[in-house]
Amino acid sequence: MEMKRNRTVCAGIAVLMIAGLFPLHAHAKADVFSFGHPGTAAKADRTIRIAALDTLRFVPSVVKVREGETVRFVVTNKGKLMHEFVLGDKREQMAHEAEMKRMAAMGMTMGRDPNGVPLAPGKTQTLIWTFADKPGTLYYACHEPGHYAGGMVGTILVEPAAHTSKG
Ligand SMILES: [Cu+2]
Repeated sequence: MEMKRNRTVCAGIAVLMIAGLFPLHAHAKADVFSFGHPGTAAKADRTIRIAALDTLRFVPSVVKVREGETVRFVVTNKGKLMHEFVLGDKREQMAHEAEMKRMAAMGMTMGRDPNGVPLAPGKTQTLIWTFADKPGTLYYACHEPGHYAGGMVGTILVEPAAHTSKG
């Protein structure tokens, strides 16, 4: 229940924070993302493996997906530090970063968001994501204190479906 309470507080803070910047309806309903939604294993088109390193890097640092594609991200923390893998556009990453800082300032830890997975040292986690039908650039990042600022962010190039072959 600890996680659940944290998550509620966490979401509340996010709403308060974002309400000042954007129209309330944009993000007030938690877990609705403009860049896609959690997917199911049955619909996963393919798997992309990513390693999180203590040098504050993800390997690979750039991946390509197609709009509308469902990808199974299998992420392994190969280091000894705590990391996380959070997927989102620039706005989502900045909001998450600010949220993590506020939570840390209050001595709390983040609950799990639908667009991310926590990565304990040595652990592998899976995040299945269905990308929106919208080409563009998204990011996967770690928001453990200092990591995002230290460059722990990778790029997802979402390509138009028409310009790539279905493999
Ligand atoms: Cu990290």
